[in-house]
Amino acid sequence: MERTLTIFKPDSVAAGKAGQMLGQIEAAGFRVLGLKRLRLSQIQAESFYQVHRERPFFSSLVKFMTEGPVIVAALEAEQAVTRLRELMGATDPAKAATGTLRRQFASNIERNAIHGSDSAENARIEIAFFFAGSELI
Ligand code: 3AN
Repeated sequence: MERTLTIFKPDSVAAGKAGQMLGQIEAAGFRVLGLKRLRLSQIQAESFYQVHRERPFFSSLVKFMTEGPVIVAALEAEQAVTRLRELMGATDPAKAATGTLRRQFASNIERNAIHGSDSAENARIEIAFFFAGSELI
């Protein structure tokens, strides 16, 4: 079993689509270990996306991720990292395969509906960013 972190981004929460997306993730065999709704502060968003701090889209990404509430979930499944990224589809929804979450729910490469950890190591870091060990059941 492997763990991963997902964030339903402000666009999908504002559109009332987070529940549908989580339903598809559960239907694909993921178990929800922890779930919370929160609004990222600027400092939290900058810290979460620090690997992208030199990228031209960094300040726009931070602005987007702080514009409204997000829903974060710690998930568990066999090969959770890879399988969630397959369900999500490509970063740019125009390039995402039919049926993927981003193809269904994302607007563009920035407002792309959902985050998923890109490695098991980053999943550990990202889950710890949002959840205490006692909150993962
Ligand atoms: P992914 O979320 O597919 O792992 P990353 O880690 O390369 O993609 O990018 C993190 C986030 O930064 C994306 N989810 C998206 O919101 C934003 N992003 C990535 N590339 C671009 C870009 N070229 N222009 C604007 N925003 C971008």
